Amino acid sequence: MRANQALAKLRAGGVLSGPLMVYDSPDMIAQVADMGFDWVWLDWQHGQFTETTLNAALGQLLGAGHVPLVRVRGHEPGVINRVLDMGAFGVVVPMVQNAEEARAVVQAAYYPPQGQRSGGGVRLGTLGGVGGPAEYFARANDEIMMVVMVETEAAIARVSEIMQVPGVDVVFIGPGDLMLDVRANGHDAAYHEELVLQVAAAGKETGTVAGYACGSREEAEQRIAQGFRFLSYGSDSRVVQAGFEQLRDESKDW
Ligand code: 3PY
Ligand code: MG
Repeated sequence: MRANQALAKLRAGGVLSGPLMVYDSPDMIAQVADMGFDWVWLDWQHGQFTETTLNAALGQLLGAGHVPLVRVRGHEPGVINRVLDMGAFGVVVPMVQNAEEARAVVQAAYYPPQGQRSGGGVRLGTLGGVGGPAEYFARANDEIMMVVMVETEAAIARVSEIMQVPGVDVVFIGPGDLMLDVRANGHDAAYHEELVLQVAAAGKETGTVAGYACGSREEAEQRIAQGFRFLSYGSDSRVVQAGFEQLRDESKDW
């Protein structure tokens, strides 16, 4: 089976980063496929992909030797199973609130004995390499990356338990949703920052990698210094927006 280079780098202690892709555009995927990011994260929670175009985008990225991750919409085991069958090398699961939910999504992502993923999918033969599907079945549990997201105060209160669930590789903060929850509970940005530091501390204690969604180089450097090692860094939509803003500003005063 093809190795998951991103997971190997994570296990070797490296810092990983890559962009989120939300546009349902084969040309956008082609742009990013050869650029040398650690991984590309196809966003099926907030992005515009249909199941058909997600499958095609995964095919494109796999064809370019890439490590594609998919953020699924929810925790439904069939959906997690299915994006892995389509060739995702990792799953990002939003809004995981406690260890029980983390155990359930792990069960969906790994074949027995670690989990209850069902064996099947037309791409597994290709992904298995010369050994075909049998090699994929034998090795997938070691090559699949499981990223669970903590995005509420309640989830962060239990982050240490979530991090200790076997099979969870990364616990990733969704800072936007976390801020919505923090504000809804009458708290402020300083409290949000305290929660972020609690996740970093839990990562150090448990040995599970902590992740964060960063919008700038400065922010990424700050998070890396705090111990975060899995960073989403920008997105296709942000690149397009920033590019058009630049064009507008450059063409303002002819
Ligand atoms: C959030 O900020 O809520 C996210 O989900 C980032 O990906
Ligand atoms: Mg979110």
